[in-house]
Amino acid sequence: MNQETRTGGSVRQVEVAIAGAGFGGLCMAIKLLEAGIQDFVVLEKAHDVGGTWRDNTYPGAACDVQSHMYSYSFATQPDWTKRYAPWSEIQQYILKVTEQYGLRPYIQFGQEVVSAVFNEANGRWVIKTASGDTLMARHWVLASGPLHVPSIPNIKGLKDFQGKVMHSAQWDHDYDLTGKTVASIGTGGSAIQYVPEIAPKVKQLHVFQRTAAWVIPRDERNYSAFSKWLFRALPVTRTLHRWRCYWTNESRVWPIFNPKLAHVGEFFLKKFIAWQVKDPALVKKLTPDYTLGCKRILISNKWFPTFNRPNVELVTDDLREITADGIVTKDGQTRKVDCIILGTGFVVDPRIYMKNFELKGRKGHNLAEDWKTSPTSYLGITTAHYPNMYQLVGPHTGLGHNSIIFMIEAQVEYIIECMKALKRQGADFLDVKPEAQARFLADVTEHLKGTVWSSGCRSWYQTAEGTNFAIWPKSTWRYWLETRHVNVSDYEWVKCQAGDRSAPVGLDEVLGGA
Ligand code: N01
Repeated sequence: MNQETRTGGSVRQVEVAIAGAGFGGLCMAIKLLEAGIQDFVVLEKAHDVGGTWRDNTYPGAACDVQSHMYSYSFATQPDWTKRYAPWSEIQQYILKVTEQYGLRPYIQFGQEVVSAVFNEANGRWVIKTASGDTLMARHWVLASGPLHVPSIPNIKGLKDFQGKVMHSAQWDHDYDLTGKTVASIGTGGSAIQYVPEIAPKVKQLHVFQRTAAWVIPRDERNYSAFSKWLFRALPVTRTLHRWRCYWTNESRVWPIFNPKLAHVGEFFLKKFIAWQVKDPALVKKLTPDYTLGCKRILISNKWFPTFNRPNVELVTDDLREITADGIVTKDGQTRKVDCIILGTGFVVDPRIYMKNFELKGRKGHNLAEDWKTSPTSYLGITTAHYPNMYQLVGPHTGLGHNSIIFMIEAQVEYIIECMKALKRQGADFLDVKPEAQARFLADVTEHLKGTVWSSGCRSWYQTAEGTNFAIWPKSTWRYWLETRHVNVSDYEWVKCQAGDRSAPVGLDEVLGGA
């Protein structure tokens, strides 16, 4: 690795730069090492690994995908305590894998990327961080993930509230909720986990619901000592168990693809709500009015019964404003509260969360401009006019039914294949052809038609304009098949005009911009 230092920040040249040290960035790092590439750096804006699992520590935070499936296929572990692990166990797993694969020397913490500009003359990305450091990288991997920027709702008066305000992803564990009157806004994946945990502690809890969520029962079983012993003694048993989890999840695509089947599921889930909630008026309010699966399906046995508690109120009236000490609904009623918890989700649209991040590709292309209509890319990985740039969990590769780790692994393998193909082609950079990208977009758009995702609800899978840019609308094994090989004809393979690309590029060239 080359390293030069200059007042105001270091300048370093690497083969690969990765942004983000969550599940995606760490997987990329492990597979680079396995491919014999050690000349890389992982830039992480926080001070530890883990991404969303480092940040989301709210009470009850847990995975809604089975632990044996929500882990790397190449680093399964026998001792998950239960079917769906709490966040702390997942974070411990991430820390363990980081040590096991010796990744720490490759990670720079406290490094927030502020710009990435492609230099066509030498085929390198010039990546700058908030601390003033500069990286020159041949390959540039965006692994920051779509669920890391808290979405703060634009409710009149929120900033004037004099009590405590916290977002679910920024939980303040020093703030004691015992005996407090609390408002919780939102009823998504996070709220349905923390609301049942805090309800017994607080004096009064007002849960503000804008849209009811479809919630299915959760398998709360712990793994027995015997199961864990078996998983350890006979690794093939955990592989088989993983496969069972995979195909169980994969079978859920049928109701997703066929809303008629989803309506059958709704029939049983309505019974589940009526069985768990005593008051028929509440049952009605808690029953969604959109097709099952259109928004992410949530899992909990505790969510609905929480509303049987005398100290929990479900508020379905629209919010009007927040005052210094309470929340006012459209009907004019004020509820005085000590604390407001925002279970309002994340900014998922990259055009919004990347708005302060300059990303410039070839020939004057700018990602903010190119994605003006909607974020789009090829296989959710490469984007036309942004050579040697790869995304993990990019557009159209989010899931509603299975483990995102499966998708990440397929993407990482594909990226490694791209890097190898670049060498074989004797090129300096690869750029996906716009027609290949358009073909991919047409294909996913076609597959979205007729699914529950196109049945008319609003969800974070969509842009503000209503375009679903987030979801992979097929089985995950089909994604695996489609990313098995790099189709050389889908890419332009470009050799730079300049002399020897292997030689270090001068400091002035780096700092002079691309
Ligand atoms: O966020 P959400 P989340 N006024 O966007 C409401 C993942 N996750 O943090 O539906 C009033 O789902 C909003 O209402 P509506 C998982 O993928 C994974 O809960 O838009 N309400 C909704 O009810 C999940 O899907 C795990 O009408 C407002 C809620 O806030 C994703 O993270 C665990 C509002 C936001 O729900 C996000 O979950 C937890 C406003 N102005 C989460 N703005 C795993 O286990 C928003 N809302 C892997």
